Amino acid sequence: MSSSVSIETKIAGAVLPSCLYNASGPLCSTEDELHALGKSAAGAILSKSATREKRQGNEEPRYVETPWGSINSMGLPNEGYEYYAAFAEQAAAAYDKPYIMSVSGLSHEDNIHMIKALSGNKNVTAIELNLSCPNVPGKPQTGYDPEQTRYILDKVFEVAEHPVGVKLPPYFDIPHFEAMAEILNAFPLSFVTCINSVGNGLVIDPDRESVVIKPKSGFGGIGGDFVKPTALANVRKFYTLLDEQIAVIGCGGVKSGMDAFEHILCGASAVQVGTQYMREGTNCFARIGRELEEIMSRKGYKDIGSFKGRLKDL
Ligand code: RRO
Repeated sequence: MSSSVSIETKIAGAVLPSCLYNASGPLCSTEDELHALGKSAAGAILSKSATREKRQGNEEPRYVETPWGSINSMGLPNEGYEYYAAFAEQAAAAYDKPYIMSVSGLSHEDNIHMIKALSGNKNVTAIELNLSCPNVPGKPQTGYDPEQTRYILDKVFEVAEHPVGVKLPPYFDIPHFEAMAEILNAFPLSFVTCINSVGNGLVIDPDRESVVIKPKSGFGGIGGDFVKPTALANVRKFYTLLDEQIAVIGCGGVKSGMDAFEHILCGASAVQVGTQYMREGTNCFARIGRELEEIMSRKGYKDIGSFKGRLKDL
């Protein structure tokens, strides 16, 4: 491999040695899992979405793989935000990469409380505010409600000291992209991450004639191969609609260097890996990184800025 190829990137003012890192969700809930990400080739460590208090999450089975991806209804199992805030010190001491905390309060008030409480924690590089958890019964996704999104971002930027980005649900209609982009452009966001799982899909087992996960009568968020075209569309649309200073982070259907290449071509400044990380473990970051470097080398691209967003129309 040509050492002149770099897959480094910059998000929220911080350098990531690789543009590939984990999606919030799989294998990023415990200190051991976060250390494994630190030791791996992942370009950043992103924690599981945190709530104000520790949560057990939904009943099992709550995550199932299919040949084309995954369905989950985890229901935000996590150790509570103070645990992930405390890990920041260990991350800073041991690893030369950003530590990003995902925050997903059960109310606007909880989000404000957590973001306020994190101020002053210099070892947290940035916050990814999750506006798109599809799996908590009775809690709609804020990202599907433009006025709620505007409301929470107004409040967040009154208190946030860290760079803040948002994790968005997938959108499917052009006016919805435009309405969201107009709101997002009104705030000093560092990044948007597109996409969270495609909410409330249904995978069934025809032999058993049943659903495959227990919560919500089998409904859950879909990830993996299934969602790549939707993820690429969301990355592309927001890349074209958002102000230049808001980076787009791609997430959805990435299991190879070519998938990452496609996300970057659509405009992604970094690429997260979810379902494939769950399947393969931390080795996926080095493998996908090598594959991406090989593609770049073959095409004569020395860094990701040389092709980021340069998708051609016919
Ligand atoms: O924990 C979950 O059920 C979950 C979350 Br917070 C999320 O943002 N996306 C997802 O697919 N599952």
